[in-house]
Parts: sequence; structure tokens; C-alpha cells
Amino acid sequence: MFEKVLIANRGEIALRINRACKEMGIATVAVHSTADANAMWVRLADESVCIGPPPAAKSYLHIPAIITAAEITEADAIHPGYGFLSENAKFAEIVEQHGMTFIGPRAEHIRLMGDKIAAKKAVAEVGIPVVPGSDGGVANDAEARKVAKSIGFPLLVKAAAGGGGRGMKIARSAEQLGEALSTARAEAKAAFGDDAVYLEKYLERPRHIEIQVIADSKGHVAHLGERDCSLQRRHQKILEEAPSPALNADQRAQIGEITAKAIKKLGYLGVGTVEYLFEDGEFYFIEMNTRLQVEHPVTEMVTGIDLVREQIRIAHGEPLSFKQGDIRFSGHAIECRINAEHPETFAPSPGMITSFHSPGGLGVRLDSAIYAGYQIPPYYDSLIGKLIVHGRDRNDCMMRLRRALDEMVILGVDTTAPLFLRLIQEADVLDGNYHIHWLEEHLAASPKE
Ligand code: MV4
Repeated sequence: MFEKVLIANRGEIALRINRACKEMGIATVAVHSTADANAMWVRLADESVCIGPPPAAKSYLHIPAIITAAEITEADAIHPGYGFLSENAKFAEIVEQHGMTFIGPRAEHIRLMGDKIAAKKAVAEVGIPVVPGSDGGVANDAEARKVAKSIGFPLLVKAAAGGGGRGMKIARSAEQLGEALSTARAEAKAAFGDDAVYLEKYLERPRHIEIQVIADSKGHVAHLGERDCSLQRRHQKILEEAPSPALNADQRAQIGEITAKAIKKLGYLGVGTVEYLFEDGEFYFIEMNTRLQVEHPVTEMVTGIDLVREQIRIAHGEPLSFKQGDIRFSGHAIECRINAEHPETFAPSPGMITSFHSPGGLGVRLDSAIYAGYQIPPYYDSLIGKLIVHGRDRNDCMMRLRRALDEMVILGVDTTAPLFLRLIQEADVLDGNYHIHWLEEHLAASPKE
């Protein structure tokens, strides 16, 4: 096994990776910006290296500084976490060129899934259902009109280099198509330096359901079921759960098997997530994430499998420690993202945490690097923790969530915790009756009390 792993990330996920390494007997190196010198994951790692000033471009995204930190500490491997360099194919290649292991998929798969047109084509070829739309990119208005003729309106214009919702435009009629194309193209050019776009039938009220997959270097592949991530705001997930309240056992088994088979055919390595929209009983691929995801604990709670441990084992060439048939799905899990934001306006709220009490007890997990006296820096994402609860069924899970939220104390900054206390009183949430626009529509309908 690796002797030493460098963790190229910050916050709760750096701590999460540190925990997996410690349990595997692997020494750890934390890297941090000057703003994070006193952080908990830095203290808990065996060694730490300051890699630059607060702006991420000069620290957590600064490849030469991270490679240098790994070289001087003699790390064998680098875990990129999520965000930052985790889906940077060039970084994965550079790590390998320096004789270290990138704990993640092969660079070719990161690159493939980063190009949304190429990704859609590749997954369709291995049997994954995709949204009806243009066959590849659309070069001009005439081509777009042809697609509209065959699949009708509403249509969605998407950027090939997009993802996470950037550079999308809806066209509800032939009149709107020309403008949707030109604005999507201009926005894509400005945001990604690539104006390639493609067209899809626009799904009005789908759910966002994603399948966790895992593949080792021996050709073993498994899926770990789904997560329903439909409760989101501005493309930021707010609450995730497994299993999805919208699926029956047949639908679940079918999409899991289709996805695992496809991943095997692609020759994928490591953990990944295939994201689908689900509407009227049908799944439609939207993208594949080639990294560990924020919401991975939901899957860990219902399967008992440590995804970070498996990731590290796979990167070292070990086989999966289980087979598909060994996985026992048990109960229900819900994750609430605790952001340092106002619970109604979502305005970021960096600053000092003056008081902190962690909830606990059976079925309660808090993944967070905060502590009383911790200063949340203003430079990074506002996620300060994830509260994950597990119960025998969805109702137990909801009751436990309420109890855990009541126990949790975070003072000194605003957090999104009160939002969840409101959400679990909503009939639609309690019934699992929601879609990707539910939260935004609901927040617009019932603003501040
Ligand atoms: C869609 C869609 C409706 N129809 N594609 C947004 C992010 C990007 N990854 C894909 N997205 C969407 N693609 C078709 N054909 C609606 C969305 C979408 C969305 C998807 C997942 C989670 C939240 C979302 C919020 C708004 C729009």
C-alpha cells in the first residue's frame, strides 16, 4: 500500500480523506494556503506544507506548488478530493509524470467526460439512455432548425464545454431558437473559450438521480445504487438522499445494471457518478463526474462501504474489496449541506465560529472540519459541514434528522441549518414529492417570514 498520500484539497473533504488514510495506516501530507494555516485537517495530518496565498489560483489550484510539496515530503500518491484539481486531466497526467499516483480515474476518462458532446456520444454507444437531441454539435441555425423539426420544442441549447448549468439556454419556439443559439454560443465562448453547442429536448420537471459506480484495474465493476439530488438551488445541491423516493425496485435495478455495464465497456477506473434526469419513468444521461462527490457519504451510509478507502485501494492496484452481489443496501440516508450562508438570502457568512456543538448518537454523522474558534475564510466555497443521518426507513431518517438538527449548535456565523428545519416540515419533502425546480419555486413562493 502507499506509505504516504498528499491531500490536495481543504475543508471537510481534506479531513475525510485524512481519516481514510489513517485507518489504512497511510501517512498524510496536508497542503494549505496561508488563510488555512490553523485548519483542523492541517493539524490532523502527519505533515503539512503551505503552498501559497489565499486565492485558490495561487494555492489549491497551483499545480507546481502542489507537485513540489509532494516531492519534498516524498508522497507516493495525491488525492485531489472534489472541486479544485479533481477533474483536471492535465493535473492527473503531471502527477503520473512525476512518478506519483493520481488517486482518481485515468486522464483520458477525465478529458472525455469534460467534453459534454463527446461524453454523450461515448456513453450512448455503451448503452446509456441519453436525451433526444442533435447528433453531436450544431454548426449553424439551419442545422438547429432541422433538429427542432424532428424533436420539437421546448429545446435546450447546451455548451460542449459546460456542465454545472453554465451556458444553457431554453428555446420554447422556432422564433426563440436563433437567439438561444447565439447567446449560448457567446456565453460559452466567454466562459470556456469554446463556443461549441448542442441541442436537447428540454425536460420540464425532472428529478436529478445519479448512480455511484466503482471500477478496479482488474475489470471488476459495481454500482452502489442511486442518490436523489433534486433539492438544489442555482445548481448547488442542498439535500441529497438514498434511496430515491421516486424509484421502484425494478427501475433501480435496471438503471444500476445498465450503468455498471456501460462503465465496464468504457474501461473506466476508480469511483465515478453517472448523472441522470428522471421524468415520467425514464432516465436520461446528463453528465458523468469523474471524482468523489460531496454527497458520497449518503451512499456510504446505506452500503457500509468506505468509498475513499476503495478509491485508494484501486489506485494502488488492489481489487475491489466486494462484488456487486455482496452489497447489502440498508435503510435510508439523507445529507444536509451546512453552508456558512444566510438560510433565506443565501448570502455568504464568513467569520468566526464562536460556539460549536456536534450532534451525535446512533445514525448521525457530521463530516466537518470546523471547531469553536475556527475562522471561516472568505476565499472559498461556503460548505462548512455535512450532516448525514441514517435510519431504517425514510420516516425514521426524517425524525432523526430533526433531532440531529435540534442538537447541532453553530454560533457566530449564519448557516443553512434552519433551512432544513423548515424543509422537513414541508409535505412535499416529507412525501418525497419534489423535482429539480421545487426548491427555487418554493423559496420564491414563501420568502422571509
Ligand atoms: C437539462 C435540463 C432539462 N432538460 N437537460 C443543468 C446542469 C447540467 N449538468 C444539466 N442541467 C440540466 N439539463 C435537459 N435536456 C435541466 C437541467 C437542470 C438541472 C439539472 C440537474 C440539477 C439541477 C438542474 C437545475 C436546472 C436545470
